[in-house]
Amino acid sequence: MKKNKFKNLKGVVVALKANFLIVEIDYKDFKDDSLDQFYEKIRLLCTRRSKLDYQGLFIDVGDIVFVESIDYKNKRAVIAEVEPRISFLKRPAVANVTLASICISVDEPLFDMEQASRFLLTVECAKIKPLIVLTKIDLVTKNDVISYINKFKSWGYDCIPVSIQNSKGIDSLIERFRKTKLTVLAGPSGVGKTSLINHLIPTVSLPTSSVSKKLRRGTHTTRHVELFEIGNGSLLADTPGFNRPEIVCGPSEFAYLFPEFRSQLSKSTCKFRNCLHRDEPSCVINKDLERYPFYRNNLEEIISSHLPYQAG
Ligand SMILES: Nc1nc2c(ncn2[C@@H]2O[C@H](COP(=O)(O)OP(=O)(O)OP(=O)(O)O)[C@@H](O)[C@H]2O)c(=O)[nH]1
Ligand SMILES: [Mg+2]
Ligand SMILES: [Zn+2]
Repeated sequence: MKKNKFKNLKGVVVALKANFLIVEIDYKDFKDDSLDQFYEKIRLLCTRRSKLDYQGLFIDVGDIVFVESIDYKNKRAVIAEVEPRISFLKRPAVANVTLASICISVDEPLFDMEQASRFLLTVECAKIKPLIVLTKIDLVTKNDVISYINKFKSWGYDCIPVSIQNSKGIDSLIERFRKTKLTVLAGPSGVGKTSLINHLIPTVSLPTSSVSKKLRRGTHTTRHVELFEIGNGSLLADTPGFNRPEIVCGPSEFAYLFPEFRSQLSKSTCKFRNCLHRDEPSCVINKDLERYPFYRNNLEEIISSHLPYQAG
């Protein structure tokens, strides 16, 4: 087996800071034998070898890297190699995500089907496993929560309802995240992503701010992606909220980003091979499904953005 000379210097990029990268490594791997009982994670401020720039390798949060020239005293090092990624989420930009928790609040800001769907579609597009985290459930009744769970089930998604006000759902969330290598919390501004991290990881205390009373929207408090340890070697990413994720896909791929359409298409086939599930005869898609009108509206937009350029 080929020996990897960087074997013991492996770390993960936990944040970007101006032109630097913050890399977390296991300190245990580097100290002398006499201190072998001692174990901790340390964060190093890193630059990168210029050959990585020549190779056009852009490093992002979540990337697994190998560091060298470590200066423990000043906590500095240089990134020499980057491991190939298993996944990449473009916005928020995080590499190697294994679970994308889309945080959606029942209120403050109000639930918005189109917005929630846009977040889910970007995750589907990146072929990352999605999970819906329904936040602030203390603001609605139990029955409302049940109807949200049923709604998401009809879309084909699991949902964990939570509240930091009464700690509902927090244990299930911790359990789920500790079973996952890297979970990203993504969603609109103000839904409570950072508050959740503060609640789940007692040693973390990040700034949060209340939702604007006038606009009933978040105020974009988190500005950068950052990874935190949640136990069992698992990582959790806080990310800046944003309101309208772009859908980037071709017209024929679009239906496959909806689990409820995917399951119908896996069971039976439309008459026409290039069916876009509009008004074609013998189409197998059930047009009564809740997200069908959303599919249709956005399909028209996608089609018009893919029309070939017509020279005047
Ligand atoms: N009622 C209630 N309020 C909550 C809950 N979780 C968070 N909040 C409040 O929601 C507001 C926004 O929370 P943040 O954690 O800053 O939201 P965020 O999603 O990180 O927002 P950005 O960083 O802007 O993307 C804060 O005032 C929190 O106290 C909850 O479970 N119930
Ligand atoms: Mg935040
Ligand atoms: Zn069809």
